[in-house]
Amino acid sequence: SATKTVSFRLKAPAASSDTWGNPIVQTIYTADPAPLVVGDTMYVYTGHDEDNSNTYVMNDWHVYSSTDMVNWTDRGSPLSVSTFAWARSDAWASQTIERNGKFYWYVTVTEAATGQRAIGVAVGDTPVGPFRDAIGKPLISRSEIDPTVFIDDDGQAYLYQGNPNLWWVKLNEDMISLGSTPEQIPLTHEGFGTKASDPTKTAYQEGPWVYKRNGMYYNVFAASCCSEYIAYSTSPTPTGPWTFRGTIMPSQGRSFTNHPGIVDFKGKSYFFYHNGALPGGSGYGRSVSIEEFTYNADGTIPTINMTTA
Ligand code: FUB
Repeated sequence: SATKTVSFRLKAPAASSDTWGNPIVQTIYTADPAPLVVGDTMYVYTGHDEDNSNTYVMNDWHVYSSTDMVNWTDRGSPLSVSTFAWARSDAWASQTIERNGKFYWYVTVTEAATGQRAIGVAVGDTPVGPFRDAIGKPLISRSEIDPTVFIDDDGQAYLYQGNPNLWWVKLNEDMISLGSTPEQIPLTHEGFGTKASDPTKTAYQEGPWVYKRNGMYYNVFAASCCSEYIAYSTSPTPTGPWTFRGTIMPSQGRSFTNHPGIVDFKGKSYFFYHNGALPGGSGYGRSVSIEEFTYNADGTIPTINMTTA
């Protein structure tokens, strides 16, 4: 299973401080990458680790863009916890998608009123904002994290999320209201593998990334907390039944979490993830990296190793 690492740089090559290769962002710690292709540009939405020592300090999200996957432009931080008046902290994993010329950014935050995690949604007219809270309240208030959203070929949008459970729900065409009653996806061993450290549990932990390719639905996720690897399941429908397909990226590097994002761009496939590869990096000082890969002929995904240095 061939894998290939491409070279990235964030700054112009003339700058003496340039560093080539992964991580793509070498100016701050970034986490939980969510790629989005808009026209000829790749955008990646990230979280921001502000304290690399021993806890998550995450107050805003950042955006980077590239037209060649080599040169990356810092598009700033158009969204923060303070965008959501009802939230108090924890700008955790997120994803942005486009519909009808608007950009919907689904985020994990902690609700001020309850102290529990919730899912919010912001909306903007461009991929880099400005963004505003779309509904002024949580979209989902369930104490579970990590939203991923995709729109099926028939126009139906689905949102998946959860740790330690995995939920799905339809979104209405407005993308800011629920179109069905949320349902839990059964976390069977057949569907989501087995946790190595506790075989009574399934491997699914968090960070789902759901998409469709050649008629097959993929659910790529972080497995087996807390030395996470990235694994995936596939299904003939967006709502299952899911079949476990194995590991994509083994547990490597200095971060005890990982978080996947997969997208095709200009004829190539890219796998986005995070690790602790920057100087001072750790499970709380993470960095977004990318590997180019090629699907196997049957649609399965090859093993992809991290760039760890
Ligand atoms: O970044 C905070 C949390 O760590 C995310 O929500 C999870 O996916 C894990 O990466």
